[in-house]
Amino acid sequence: MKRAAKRPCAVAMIPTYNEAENIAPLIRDILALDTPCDLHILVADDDSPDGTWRIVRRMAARDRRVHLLRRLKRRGRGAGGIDGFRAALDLGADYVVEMDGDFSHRPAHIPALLDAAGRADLVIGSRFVKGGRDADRSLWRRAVTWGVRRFIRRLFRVPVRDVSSGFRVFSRRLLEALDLEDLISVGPSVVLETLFKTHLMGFRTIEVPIVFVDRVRGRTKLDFVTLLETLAMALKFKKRYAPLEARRAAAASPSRPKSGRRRN
Ligand SMILES: Nc1nc2c(ncn2[C@@H]2O[C@H](COP(=O)(O)OP(=O)(O)O)[C@@H](O)[C@H]2O)c(=O)[nH]1
Ligand SMILES: [Mg+2]
Repeated sequence: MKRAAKRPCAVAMIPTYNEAENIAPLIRDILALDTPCDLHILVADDDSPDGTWRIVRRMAARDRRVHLLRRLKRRGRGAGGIDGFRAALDLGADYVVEMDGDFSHRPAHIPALLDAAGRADLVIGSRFVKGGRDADRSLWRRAVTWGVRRFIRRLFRVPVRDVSSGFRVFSRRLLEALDLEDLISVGPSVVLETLFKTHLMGFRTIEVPIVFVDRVRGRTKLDFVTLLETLAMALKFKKRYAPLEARRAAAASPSRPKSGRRRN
């Protein structure tokens, strides 16, 4: 991975697997953004057979703001994202923008998300706040999002509307506190694990509207088995982070009973 000459204030961290058709135009669009500070890009690619990493390596050689993390073992959206967070911190980022490499997360939203990052440690690009939208997706995917959302909001009791959004900005402070080594997700459940832990540790989270669009090129890696695995992982987090949850509940209301409180 190439070192930045100047410390980036933010790094767009993009986990990828077989995004050869999307990655070059996506990187170009991000580099063209007008951001208040130096925005770099780090692609965490799992040695994609379609050569995504080769494209990124070429672009990285030409632009000091582009970085490649080519991973050779333990493939997975979660494992890749966790290594990507670590590499982005190593580059010196104050903020890390986590986003997909398929244009579902439109670069045009990044300035607004970064703008909000001064007000919270986690900024969530949200489809379900005023001005946000889940556009052009199949009925099946919308139904999945709806079900997952209901289940997770109930299970985790997080005051967040778009719990499964992977378009987010993390502050360095939060990523350091999350203790990346301690996260157990290998797959897409990492989005839920980081959200739950952030909430339990008492960090401030805000949602900023985004319009989510379906990918035009390439194929989704989310299949039915992965979806079930993700939900099973959510139950595992509930158990694993129970001590943190108990501590938070005790700190929030020492004299009040634990159940029955919904915040939104
Ligand atoms: N590094 C890495 N990235 C992955 C893996 N699986 C999916 N991704 C990336 O994660 C993002 C979201 O995946 P996608 O297949 O679009 O899932 P969907 O948006 O839920 O349909 C995309 O940028 C993918 O390329 C993986 O195994 N490793
Ligand atoms: Mg996608």
